[in-house]
Amino acid sequence: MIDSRPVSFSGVQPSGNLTIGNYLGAIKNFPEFSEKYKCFYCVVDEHAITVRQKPAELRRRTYETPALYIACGLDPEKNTLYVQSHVPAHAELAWILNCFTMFGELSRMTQFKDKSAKHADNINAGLFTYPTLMAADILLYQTDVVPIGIDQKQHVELTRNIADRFNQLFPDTFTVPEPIIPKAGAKIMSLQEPDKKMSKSDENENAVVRILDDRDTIIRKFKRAVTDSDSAIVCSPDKPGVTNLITIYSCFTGKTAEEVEKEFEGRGYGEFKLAVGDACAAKLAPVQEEYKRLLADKAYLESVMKKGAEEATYYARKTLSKVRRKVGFVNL
Ligand code: ATP
Ligand code: LTN
Repeated sequence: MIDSRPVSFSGVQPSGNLTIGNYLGAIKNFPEFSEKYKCFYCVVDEHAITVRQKPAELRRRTYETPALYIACGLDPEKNTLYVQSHVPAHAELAWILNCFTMFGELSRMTQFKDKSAKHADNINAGLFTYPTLMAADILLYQTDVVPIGIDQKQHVELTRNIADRFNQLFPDTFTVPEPIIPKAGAKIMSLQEPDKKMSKSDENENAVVRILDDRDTIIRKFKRAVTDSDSAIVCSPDKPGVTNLITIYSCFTGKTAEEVEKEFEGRGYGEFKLAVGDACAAKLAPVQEEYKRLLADKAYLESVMKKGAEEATYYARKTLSKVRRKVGFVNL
């Protein structure tokens, strides 16, 4: 059957330590997304080695990441979930695109500048050409939309420029993709500095709640969450701490912010924080249980990866063979 839905492509680095920000802002919306789009979710292990990785850890996380996605509700039957290095077409197309990407363009990428400053002892060529591999990921699937955080916007813009340049030389090769950036509302803030986004790489563990945190840890982190000087439980721009907790509570319970304000009228922060922790822990408990079950079933995860890689290869090969023909390679 021909799938006429538009294509969505998203890449995720293999790190198991996702937060409730990732969950509420992105992962929770996956099932709905797959109604509208043909979705590819790629665990980008080749991108991950642009900074040093411990091999055993990378291998473990390459199982953990898809397990967590599935545990959060991503249906591997309805989506193509796979590992980047299992589909060699990514690296092959990346090489070709490297020859259509300018040194100056790559030098302007802010992620390259940031990461080179952070890993000054390992400014490798892969880190520099990271964006052409990302362009290859996206363009291989004739992708229409790329759901990303704001930090990846520059890379998708570069992808669009590469696709345009290639299409001008060789018409009708690539679909030019659009980024989809979640609305400001989909922004869960740090529990310690509520004017900053909750981020999985935050060094302060108390600032982030992780999907895999146990109940006691979740309750403790919410208990320590920074709130504001007066004790009213209401949403307000000058009360970012409480507003963030209300948002989290309403996301986990399905209640509106007004309903939450009413529920806690005249009650103290202590009681409210406990309720937020409780609601969060209750919602995450079945996810964690499912995650544990999946992680113990390596054979199942490998079957998902294998099926995903086969599906992805089918689409990727079509584009790669077209590109090879266009640039003048001999296809046997
Ligand atoms: P890092 O700290 O490593 O930059 P991150 O936690 O910001 O990571 P990403 O891997 O960049 O997460 O993002 C994965 C997805 O989760 C993106 O779609 C992003 O928009 C979403 N996301 C990340 N943090 C939040 C947040 N605090 N609130 C809502 N959505 C978020
Ligand atoms: N660079 C992204 C991960 C990534 C990606 C992609 C995202 C690799 N390839 C293709 C969207 C589309 C990151 O660091 N979050």
